[in-house]
Amino acid sequence: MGEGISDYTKFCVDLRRQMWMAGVEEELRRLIWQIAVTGKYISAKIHESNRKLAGFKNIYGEDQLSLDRSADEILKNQLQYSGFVREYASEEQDVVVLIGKGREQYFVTADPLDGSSLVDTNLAIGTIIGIHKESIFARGRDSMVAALYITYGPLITMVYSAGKGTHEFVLNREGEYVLSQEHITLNEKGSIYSPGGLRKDCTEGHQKYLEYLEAEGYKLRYSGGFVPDINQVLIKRGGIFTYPALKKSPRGKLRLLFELQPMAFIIEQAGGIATDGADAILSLQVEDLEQRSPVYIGSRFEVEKAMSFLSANP
Ligand code: AFP
Repeated sequence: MGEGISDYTKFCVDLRRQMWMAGVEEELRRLIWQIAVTGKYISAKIHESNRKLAGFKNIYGEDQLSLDRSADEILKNQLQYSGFVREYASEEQDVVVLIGKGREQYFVTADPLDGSSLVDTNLAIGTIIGIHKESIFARGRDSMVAALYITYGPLITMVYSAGKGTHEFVLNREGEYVLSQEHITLNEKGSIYSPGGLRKDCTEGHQKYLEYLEAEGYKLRYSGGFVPDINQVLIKRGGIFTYPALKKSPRGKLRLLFELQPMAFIIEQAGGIATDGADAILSLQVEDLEQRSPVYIGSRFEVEKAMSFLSANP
């Protein structure tokens, strides 16, 4: 079982084969595969909703669930059907839902359709998943065994990590996820920055940090969708995404469980780091589903630089 796969054979390595070659344990492999397949159904829903934008009518005149709720339903049903998941926690639900019989080993968190407010603008959106053992109310470092996200853009891509590196797959015309990049590794330093929040509402340390990035010539790359914005940092091999503490919301905007932990897991596995400005995202104890955190995530240099600006301007 080699770590890498030659360029020639890369073309025909599908998700299941790559996970097997990477040594991902069988049940986890089957669960990740099931979630990746669910991405196809969610993408069909997005397509349906775009048809409505284009003037097509629902021929049965039915009431439609919102896109987020539909994605949530699809995901919950597929996870239940997989037989591997005990509990499901979703950004769309107020409580954790028991979907297994009580003996399954995995607990799944989901942001079924992050950035759904961007659908009508035709920008990319995504699904974010965290996979835990034992409990989700823990530190991500202790409970997480895998994470993945799916980007619905001009292509549908899926990036996953099961603790053995970070890998990207592209959905091909035959409907298979085909390996496109294995063992993605961020450079120590990047050249793009993706800053959420209004500058006037940010702390002094954060404002100075942004001025530093601009003076250094970093290019602004912010779409308003966490998945495509993180994906850009990953695929371009570096840079930073931040959604900071704001004066009126000191815990920032993004949710620890549904958005930050999975992305932190994936970025760390690609050699990057993710902090709340002081501590690693994966070291934060999860107390409740609503918990939010400021975030600085990306390549090592930019994240550490942010931390030094924040500690110098408390
Ligand atoms: P929506 O799901 O409501 O579109 O929010 C998207 C999001 O949670 C995340 O995907 C973005 O990074 C962030 O919010 C954007 O927030 P701002 O609109 O404040 O920039």
